[in-house]
Parts: sequence; C-alpha cells; structure tokens
Amino acid sequence: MTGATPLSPTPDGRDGTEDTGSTDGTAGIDARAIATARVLAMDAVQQVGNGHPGTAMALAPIAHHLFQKVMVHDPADPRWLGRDRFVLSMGHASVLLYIQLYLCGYGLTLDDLKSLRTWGSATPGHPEWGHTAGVETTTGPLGQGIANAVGMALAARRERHLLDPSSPAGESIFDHRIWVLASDGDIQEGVSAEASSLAGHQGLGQLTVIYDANDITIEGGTNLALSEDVGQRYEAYGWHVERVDRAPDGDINVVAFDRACQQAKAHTERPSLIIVRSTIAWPAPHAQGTSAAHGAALGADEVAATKRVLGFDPAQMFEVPPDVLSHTRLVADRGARSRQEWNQRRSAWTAANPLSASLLQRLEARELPNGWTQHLPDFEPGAAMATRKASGLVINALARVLPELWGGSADLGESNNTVIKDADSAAAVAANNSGPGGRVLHFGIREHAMASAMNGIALHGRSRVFGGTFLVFSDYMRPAVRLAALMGLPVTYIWTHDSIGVGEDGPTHQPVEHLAALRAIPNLTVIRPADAGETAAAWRVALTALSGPTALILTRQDVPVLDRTAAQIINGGDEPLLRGGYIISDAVNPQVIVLASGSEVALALSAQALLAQQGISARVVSMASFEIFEQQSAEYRESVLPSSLTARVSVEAGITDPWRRYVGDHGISIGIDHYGASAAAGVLFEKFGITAEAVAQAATQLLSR
Ligand SMILES: Cc1ncc(C[n+]2csc(CCOP(=O)(O)OP(=O)(O)O)c2C)c(N)n1
Ligand SMILES: [Mg+2]
Repeated sequence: MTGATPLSPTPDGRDGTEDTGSTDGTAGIDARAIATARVLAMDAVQQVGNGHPGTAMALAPIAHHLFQKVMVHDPADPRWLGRDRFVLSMGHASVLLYIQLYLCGYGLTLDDLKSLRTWGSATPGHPEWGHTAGVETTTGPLGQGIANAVGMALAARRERHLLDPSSPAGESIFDHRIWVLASDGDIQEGVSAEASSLAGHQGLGQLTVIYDANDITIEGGTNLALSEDVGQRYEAYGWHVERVDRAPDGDINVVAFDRACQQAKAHTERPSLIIVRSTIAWPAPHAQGTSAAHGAALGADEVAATKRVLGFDPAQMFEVPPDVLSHTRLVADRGARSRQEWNQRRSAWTAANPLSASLLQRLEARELPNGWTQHLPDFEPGAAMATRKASGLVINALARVLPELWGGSADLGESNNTVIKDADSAAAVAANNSGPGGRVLHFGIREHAMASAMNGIALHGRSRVFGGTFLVFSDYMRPAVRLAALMGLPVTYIWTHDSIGVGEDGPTHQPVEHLAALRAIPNLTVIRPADAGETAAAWRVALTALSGPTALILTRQDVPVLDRTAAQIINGGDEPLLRGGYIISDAVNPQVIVLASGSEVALALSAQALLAQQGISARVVSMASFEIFEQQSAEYRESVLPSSLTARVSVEAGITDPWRRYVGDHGISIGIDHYGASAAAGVLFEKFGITAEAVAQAATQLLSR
C-alpha cells in the first residue's frame, strides 16, 4: 500500500478482505483496521484539543499486529495469568493503547475514546494501571516502562521456577512473553540503560522491546541530543537486535516487523530489541515527520486531509466501519480458545502439583500463611543490634515460610542485610540462563532500575519483593518509588545507614533531608523502627500492606533492644508499632512529651531519665511512622499526644521540618538542618547537638517559659 492508497471502507465494492497489493504487508481488512486506528487517534486528540496523535498514528500497524497476531491474550480476562504482558513505555501515546483495547474488546467503548483525557474518563492522558482494564503499568515518565518490563521478565522467570520448575522450556503454563513499545525518550533515559544492561546480563529471553526510532523528539530531530548506534549499544548489553526499516512510502514495514517478532521469540536465551523506523503522524500530508505532531492536535484541516488519504469521510468523526470492528473483535475468540486450552493445562498442572497449586492459590488470594507472624524472631531487651541487622534476621526467618519473598540490593547486600542465606542467587541464573529462578537478586549499582524493576515484579504476579541500598541513595530511586506509591504496589524498600550515624563516610553518605522527602510522597509508608523489635513489627506492616509501598529506614549502628512490654500491654497485648506512633515510656502526670524515631528513641529515653532526676516527668513517644499514626482514630492520637500537653520536644537525626506537625508552634525540634561531616558517629551526634542532654535542656526550657 502506498501513502495515497485509499482504504475505502466499501464504496468501491471491495469487501476489505482481499489483498490490496500493499508493499508494507498489511492487506485488506487489516489495513482498514489500521487506518481506522489512525483515524481514531486523530479524532480523539482533536476532540479534546490536546494530546499526542503522531506516534499513535505512526505505530498503529505495530499495535494492530501485536494485539491481533502476535501476543497471547484474551480481552475477556485482562488479568489472565498466562497472558503476554504489553507495556506502553511511551505513555504519551496512550491513545494508541486505548484504541487497541477498544478494537479488541477490553471494555473500552467509542465513548471512552471520545472522552480522552477528560475528568473521570477511563482514558486518562497517560495509561494508569488499575484504572483501565488492559493497562499493565502506569507509564508516562519515560524509561520506566522498559525497566518495569525487565522486572516483569525477572518475575516471570522466578514465578515459573517457584511454581513449575520441571516443565521443559516453553511448555510451562507460566511461560509467556513481555512486549514493550518504547520511544526515543525511553531509550535516552538512564533508567532504561540500567535496566537493559541488567536484562542482557540476566539473559531475559521472554522480553522484547520494540523501539520506535522515528528520529523525532519534542525539540526537534533526535540528532539534537543522540548520536550513538542504539542497536550496537544493545548488542553490547547482550541483546538480540533486529532492525526494521521504513516501507518505501514511509509507513511501518509490517512484513519485516513480523519477521523480527518471530526472531525475537526464537531467541529465548536473551532479550530482543526490535528497532523500527517509523514516520511520526504518517500519513498526515503536512504533519508527518515533524516534531509538531508529537504533542498537539493536528487541526481540523490536517485531520480532514489525512482522512481523505486514508479513504475516510472527512465530515465524520470517530468512524468505525462495522466490518472492521467485527474483524478486530475476533481476537476475543482466539483469546478464549487460548485461555481454554491454558486452563486445561492448568488443571493438569494442579493435579500433578498439589503443593505448588495451593501456593499459587494462596498467592492469588493475596494471603499469607496461617501463623506466619510466629516465625518473626524475638529480640531480647538489653542487647544492642543495628536495625539493619535485625531486618536481615527477619528476612531470613520469614524466607523459610514465605517462598514468595525475594529481593536483593544494589550491590550492598551485606551492608543492607538483604541476603537470603542459602537461597539461589540470580547471578548463577545469568551464568547459565537456566535452572533456579534467582531468589537473591543482584541489581548491580543500578538503584533506579532496581526500584523500577521492583514495580514490574509487583505488577507481574503475587511475589513479594524487597530492594535495598543506603538511605541517601533513595534519591536515585525516587521516580520509581513515586510510581510504586501512585500505583499502590506492595514493594518494600530497605534503606539502611539512615543518618549521620553512618559516621566516617561523611556528608555525601549521610542522609539529612531524605526522611522528610520520603514522607512527602503520598501513599508511601515510611517506618523508622527504634530497635530490633520494632523492626520485626515493621516487616509485619510491610508484608500485610497490599495497597502501597513500605520504606524501612534502618540504622547502620547498633541501637539498644528496648523493653516494649509496657507499651504492648497498654495496647491491649497487640504490637504497638502497628499504631505508627505510641507511648513507649510514660510518666505519671507527664509535663512534657518527647517524640523521636529510630535510633533517637533510645536517646529520648535517656533524656527522660535525665529529666526525672530534675523532677520533671516526661512521656516518650516512638513515632516510627507518621503515615500509620495519622491513620489512627482521633481518640487514639489524642491519647498519645493530648492537645493540652503543649510542651513537646522532638528529636530525629534529620531535618526538623516534618516535626512541626507534632511539636506545634511552641515545641522545640532537635535535628540537623544542614549537611553532616566525616567523623565517628558518636562525635557527630555530640558536635551537632543531637544528645540526651540537649533534649532534656529543651524540655526544661519549654517548662520554664
Ligand atoms: C522522564 C520524562 N521526561 C520528560 C518527559 C516529557 N516528554 C514526553 S514525550 C518526550 C519526548 C518525546 O520524544 P519521543 O520519546 O521520541 O516520543 P515521540 O514524540 O517520538 O513519540 C518528553 C521529553 C517525560 N514524559 N518523562
Ligand atoms: Mg521519537
């Protein structure tokens, strides 16, 4: 087909099924379905007056081919376990995906396309997971989709190993593929480079990234800022690379694209990159090939002209030839057959693997095994232990009863205490690309990809993943942490070395503003446990959380294991940390409240003793998690922080800003509102005035006012 070949719905008498003699390989009804998708992309953006038509138009043949001919999926069950996953990494081209979801019958209607990007619609500006059936992950921040997909591929392998290790390659019900559509922006972003390097090393053969090399970004041609050979770069990562040139008319070469997909499927030992040359906004007569077509409606005249080129009536909007729709909806029949066949295989698998089947059932129900908390270690008060160490002990104790628990670190496994002892390492998997699923992940020094891959892991299935690094490097993960919180994914961050307590490594490694910055992320639960016991309880919170990520903020240095029995009794025998903040030590008729988190709780308790010597009675509150405390009833919060008791001091080895909420205008916050320094931890706490004496002094100052 050439750019000018009209794909008339019917007036010329064609029934749409005959070969149009196309040079790009799309014939008859498929060509008309693709033309319809292009028209819908233009119309949807034109209707709302803003959006991204160009790429959705250009890539319509690719999306059509994937959804109609390549991927295994069933629109009737968007969450079918055996489905291939599709990730639109270039989230700005959301309408491309929405149109396929409509044409395939995922539940989106033409009206949904008409309300693109408007309040309350099922078709928001960028795809949102959990909002629109068929959307596998929230995308828009470029690069994230590729890294999510790497996580999905890691999860696919791990879940297969966990549930069905003995089936031959390609024959397990857990074998499926991950398909990604990515743009120049995705490829330029660092997170995709980190993740792709890891994917190459790991030999993730289930993964195929289709890179739309259209030579266009927002500011103009890609030659403004990109000159490497991306294919060679991916080859160096260890990927299989396919190159698909434009058809002579500038359209996608579908025949070559199909061949590349088959090649990608055949390369099971490594991920594949298919570099597709496309023309943005093809076949719009004036807009095609221009960066202007990236993010603006084409305008009524150009839309009309393009419809004419495509053989559509320029006077009509949202025109969908009925035979096109009935043709594309046939995918549901094929999907239903695949799923039926898969269900039969699942029944056979269930019968042959009752233990694995009951595990899968538990995971699908998002349940934890009965009595799992009994496996949490007990910590004897009086001893001293870094909370990172306690966390490592908890992970290892729980790993025995929670096979779904896995994770790793960005090259700090021993420091973050994230290593599950005696578990198979993902490094070994990479070495021979077979065998175990790699329970201990080695992300390498790639914090951003780690966080983004964790999102993909959580999205893929029901395993529970954790990832660790130093708290100061949470900044390197932040874009993906925000998306985990936005999507409500139950992942766990293990951020150790949580303050100037890091000591000699100095200010580059001493987090100061990080707690405040993380508390600012909506739907992220930040927990800074005071001791080993609170750390175990924090893990309880993390693993029972199903609708958002949990951050465990842990010390490098030893802290005393506290006696929390009294607090437990006050809380009716229940773990008090589950309240977020609680009275860890009280006094009769307290005159002042000292609030603290993490390592500073012990310091607050020392201050309480100092104050007692002066005849001042102080209550100490462990405020381990602002977010959880805020979820408690007003009565509970009032019982911990009575509004009548305004003499309040907070102490935390971080910036003081967050604490104003609890100490009020009259309170005093002790912390560190500047960067740290390189010296022994004890010296730093002294020099920066984060001491029990300083807390006691602040309390007396308040009471003498
Ligand atoms: C992390 C991030 N930075 C910036 C943007 C804003 N943005 C959206 S698309 C885009 C680049 C567009 O070029 P390309 O990725 O090649 O997409 P195309 O226009 O070719 O579809 C940019 C900078 C973004 N979405 N995410
Ligand atoms: Mg581009």
